[in-house]
Parts: sequence; structure tokens; C-alpha cells
Amino acid sequence: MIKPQKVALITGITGQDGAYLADLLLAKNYIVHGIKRRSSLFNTDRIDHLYQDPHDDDQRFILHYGDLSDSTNLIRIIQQVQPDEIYNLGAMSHVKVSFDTPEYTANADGIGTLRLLEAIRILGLTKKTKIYQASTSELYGLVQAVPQSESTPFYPRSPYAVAKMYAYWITVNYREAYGIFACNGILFNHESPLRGETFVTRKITRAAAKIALGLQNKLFLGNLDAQRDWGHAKDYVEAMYLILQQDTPEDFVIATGVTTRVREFVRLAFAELGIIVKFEGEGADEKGVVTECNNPDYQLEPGTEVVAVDPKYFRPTEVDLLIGDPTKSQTKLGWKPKYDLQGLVSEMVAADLELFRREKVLKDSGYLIRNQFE
Ligand code: NDP
Ligand code: GDR
Repeated sequence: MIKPQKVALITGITGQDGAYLADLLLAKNYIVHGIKRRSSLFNTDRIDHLYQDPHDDDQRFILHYGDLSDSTNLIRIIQQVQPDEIYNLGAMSHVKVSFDTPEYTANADGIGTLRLLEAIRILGLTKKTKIYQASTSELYGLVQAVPQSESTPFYPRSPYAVAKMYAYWITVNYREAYGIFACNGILFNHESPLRGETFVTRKITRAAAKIALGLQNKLFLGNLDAQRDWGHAKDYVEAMYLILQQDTPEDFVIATGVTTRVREFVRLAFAELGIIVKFEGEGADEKGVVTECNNPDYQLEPGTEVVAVDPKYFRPTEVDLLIGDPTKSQTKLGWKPKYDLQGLVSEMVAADLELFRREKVLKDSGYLIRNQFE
């Protein structure tokens, strides 16, 4: 007997995780609907490879305009799509930016989740539609205990984390109050070549590639001491899927269990290119200096300063140390990451090197003049 095709709705489909999750669900024969925001420029780069002609009868990848701040729009889309599974990945996801846009962040990241849960209730879909909420290790914030597990207390340290805390608990509450299959995935940082350019890992791999190619002189960073448990987004979207395939709805920590300082990530990224960087000095005066360049393609003299600290990247309140305990997800979901940190760094640096080699050709031929805001 042929199994009926499942229907998924993904908010945040144009983001890093949305793109990987759409790939995964399409490979599992789902019909995938996604919500994208209207923007003045194209914002579908990460999912353009999934484009299908809307006039085809057997279209399995369908986008809808929408926004998590618009309840009526969400209700209409969910009514039309009748999803078996909703993955709520949409969010203003940048912790530092949330200090500049706290009210908007609360609306999209906090109340946005409530709007989806209410839509499920209003439309009488409480028994049909399962929902995954993209919760975060930022909930742990100020360190209470390590490694952080499902039972570690929360102490959010940014408007982003506080908004996500509301979303976490409203998800638990709708599960308990109305019997909705609603789950939180408490995901620790996960990265990839599709990572947004202003998150620290991607900022580092882009800069390392550009500095090697002579397209940038220096990388300015904030807190080099922060420790993060970094995994690969491709592994983490597998966990999202598994969480919604369980017999009972529960919350899960998804992490590698290994933590690394920002400074060490910088060293690994440059080392991938054969450039050895040593850090000297302290606090805002700390610098990363080249001690050796083992790749004859790159012209970097020993002593060249390639990393400096700019206090503008410090956060008013910082999360110093994240290290997750993935025991529950390993035992109950059977989830195990395929990538380690070295594999992640290699893939990200290789992708950015390729990207900027192309840009260099265009730039050297006078076809590209580009400065980017961070
Ligand atoms: P991204 O920032 O790459 O993607 C966020 C997505 O949300 C984008 O598609 C964005 O659209 C969309 N979005 C933003 N605001 C709204 C809104 N008001 N209405 C509808 N959609 C909106 O994030 P990631 O893919 O990295 O993360 C996915 C989710 O997981 C987020 O909720 C994030 O907070 C959470 N998370 C991420 C972790 C990580 O390490 N990556 C770890 C733990 C949780 P547009 O493309 O138009 O900007
Ligand atoms: P984070 O990711 O805040 O953990 O949130 P980010 O990569 O922005 O920062 C990680 C750590 O690096 C430090 N840092 C810098 N960060 C940025 N962005 N830019 C810099 O120049 C810089 N220098 C040092 C930060 O202070 C921080 O300590 C991410 C997001 O994806 C969230 O949506 C998600 O919930 C969490 O991960 C888990």
C-alpha cells in the first residue's frame, strides 16, 4: 500500500534551517509549504534550487507570502494547507540585533508562536497538526549548571532569549491544555555554509577566505572568550524531524556536547587555509597575528595583524558558556550528529573560498564593487 503523502508547513523557510529542512522533507516525499516574507529584493537564495513551476500539477514545493506578526494571514494559510506538521523556524534570530529591536523581536519570536498555536486551535486541528517550536540554548543564558540538559533552569540574557522563553512555555502550555502534539527542540548553535553572514562562525569563515585572497585586511570581532557548542545545521534538521515522529510530544536538547571558544574557531578557520594565527594581548587590545603562511597562493607575511577586537560587537549582557547534554536525544530519538567541529569548519571555509574566488575574478575585471553592512 502506498503511504499518503504528509504535508508540512515551514515558517522561516528562507533561512538556514528552513532550507535544509525543506531538502530533507522533500527527500522523504512530503509536500512542503513554506511561508516567506515579502521583501524589496529576492530573499530566496537558499531555496532557489527547489523552485518548481507553480503551473505544474504535481508541485510539491509551494511558497506563501506571510509573516509571524499577522494572525489572519497565518490562519488563512493553515486553513488552506491543512498541514500534518508545522515547523516554526521563523524568527528575528540575531541575539545582538534583538537589543536594538526588542519589541519587534518579542512580537515575531514570542507572540508569533502563540499565533500559530491559536490558529491550530481555532481551525479545529488540535488532533491533526503537530507543531515543532525552534527553541534555543540561549534560554540557559547566565550559567546555572553545565552541561545544560532538558532539566537545567533557564535564565535568558537578551530580548531574543526572553521572547523565545515565552514561546517555549506557550508551546508546553498548549500541549498540556489542549492536547496538541507540540514540542520544543532546544537546539544549541548550528552552522553551515548557509549560515547568515553576521553570525560569528560565518563572519569568521568569510573573513578568513577574503583575507587569504587579499580582498580584506582585518577581521573585527567582539567577545573572543565566549564558548559555544557548535554543530552542523544539516544534522540538526534531522533532529527536528525525529522529534515530530515520536509517539508522545516531548522537548529535547540537541547538541554535540563539545564546546569551543570563538578565538579557537578563528584559529581553526585560518589553519584550514594554511595560515597560522596566534593571539596576543588582552580584552579590547587582543590581536590575532599571522605567525606562518604555509600556502604559496596567499601573500601573508608573518607579523600581519588579521584579527582585532571592536567593542561595538560586545553585548550588553552576554552568554558566556554553552555546552549541551544530548543524552535524551541520543537515547530516545536515536539522533547522532555526522559532523564534528573540524568537518564543519572545513566545509564552511571551502564554500566561502569558492564564493570569494569568483568575486575576485569579477572584482579584478572591474565588474564588482561591493561593500556590505554588518
Ligand atoms: P535564520 O535567521 O537563518 O532564518 C530565520 C527565518 O525566519 C528567515 O526565513 C526569515 O525570513 C524568517 N523570519 C524572520 N522574521 C520573520 C517574521 N516576522 N515572520 C516570518 N518569518 C520571519 O535562522 P536559522 O535558520 O539559523 O534558525 C531557525 C530558527 O531556529 C530560528 O527561530 C532561530 O531563532 C532558531 N534557532 C537557531 C539556532 C542556530 O544556531 N541556527 C539555534 C537555536 C534556535 P527572511 O529570510 O525574510 O529574513
Ligand atoms: P549566538 O550566535 O548569539 O550564540 O546566537 P552568534 O554567532 O551571533 O554569537 C556567538 C558568540 O560569538 C560572540 N561574538 C560575536 N558574535 C557575532 N555575531 N559577531 C561578532 O563579531 C562576534 N564576536 C564575538 C558573541 O558575543 C557570542 O558570544 C545564535 C543564533 O543563531 C540564535 O538564533 C540561536 O538561538 C543561538 O545561536 C543558539
